[in-house]
Amino acid sequence: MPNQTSVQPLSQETAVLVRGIADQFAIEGQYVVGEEVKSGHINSTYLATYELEDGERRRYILQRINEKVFKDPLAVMRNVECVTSHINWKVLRKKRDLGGQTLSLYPHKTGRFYGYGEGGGIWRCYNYFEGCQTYDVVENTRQAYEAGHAFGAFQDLVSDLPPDEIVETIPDFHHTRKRYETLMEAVGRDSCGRVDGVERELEFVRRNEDVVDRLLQLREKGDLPLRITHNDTKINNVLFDMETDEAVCVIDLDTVMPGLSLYDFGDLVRTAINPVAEDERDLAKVEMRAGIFEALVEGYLASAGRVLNEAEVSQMAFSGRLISIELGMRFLTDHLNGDQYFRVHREHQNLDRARTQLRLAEQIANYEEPMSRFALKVARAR
Ligand code: GN1
Ligand code: MG
Repeated sequence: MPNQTSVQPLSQETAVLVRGIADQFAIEGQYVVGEEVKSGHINSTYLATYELEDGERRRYILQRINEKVFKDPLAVMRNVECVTSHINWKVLRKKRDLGGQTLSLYPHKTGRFYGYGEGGGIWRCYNYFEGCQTYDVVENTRQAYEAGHAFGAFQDLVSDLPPDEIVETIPDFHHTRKRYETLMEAVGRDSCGRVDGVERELEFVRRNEDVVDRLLQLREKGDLPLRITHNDTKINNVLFDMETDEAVCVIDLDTVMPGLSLYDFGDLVRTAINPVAEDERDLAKVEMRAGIFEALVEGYLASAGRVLNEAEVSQMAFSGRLISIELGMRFLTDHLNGDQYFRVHREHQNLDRARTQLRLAEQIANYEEPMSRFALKVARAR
């Protein structure tokens, strides 16, 4: 089932806050209403509706950056500004018209692209894409191709930005060895007394420990180049046109940082090949859909194939396994720490998320070889 923007009314206090911040941005018309957007595990997101003189209504996204997660929110904003303006510039040069199809920041009255909320917090305003929807679960290979193509196009568009233009806002975000160590520290502390309930999961992670170093070693050897990457390439960060079901744009640029292209492709694999939700409790339903993987590869290489080298292509199947283990470890760590990082809506949700990811990693491992051959075949045929 696709998600159309799911919103809920604001409390009186938040309504005042959102209105106050919205009016600080260069938005035309009169403020009508604000609503909360229910999505994402980290930031707080709102939708503001404005009315023009002729009665036309337009909507905008307002977002407060979570400063517990993003310790330097101004650096996040500099990265986002850099990437959105670069992409806009390139798309405009090529198409001579943005057509509302790229993510853009609206200026704040100070001329910067962010403002301070009452009582603190850094806020920014983005265009809202009307007529679009997202998917938590990919329904068919066409959508998978489209999503692969959209994230590949992103990689292609930023490939000429020098990596040192962009700041590493969350250090070692995808450093899987450090993610492993952090999990083991949480196990050692056992601050919530939850280690007893996760023995099987820990045993799986320990058994797969060698996996966490593979890309890091290839990077060290110089086989894998450092690029600008998106770093949060979940399937629901792709906007699809509601009528044509074509991918319109990728969103959520907060974690754009220097990284490996494989982290992006791997996270897309993790979230797209699974036929059920990230927090599915019935593990028998978690499976690897090889046809979806193939469509992701075809789509991604159609737009980013020009940029990637052979070492990157040869690890595309492995990257899905790696990022599934990585997220499994992150969710498990947060479960052991008492759910401090990822927002939860029910008890043990982070444990359910962890179990799903680890099951997925196991499934991908079974298919890794043929999938790897497939990616190389597609790349060579180009
Ligand atoms: C977080 O907030 P959201 O859903 O965009 C997380 C990602 C995880 C994802 C798992 C900054 O992203 O790394 O892959 O949850 N973002 C951050 O669903 O940690
Ligand atoms: Mg995100």
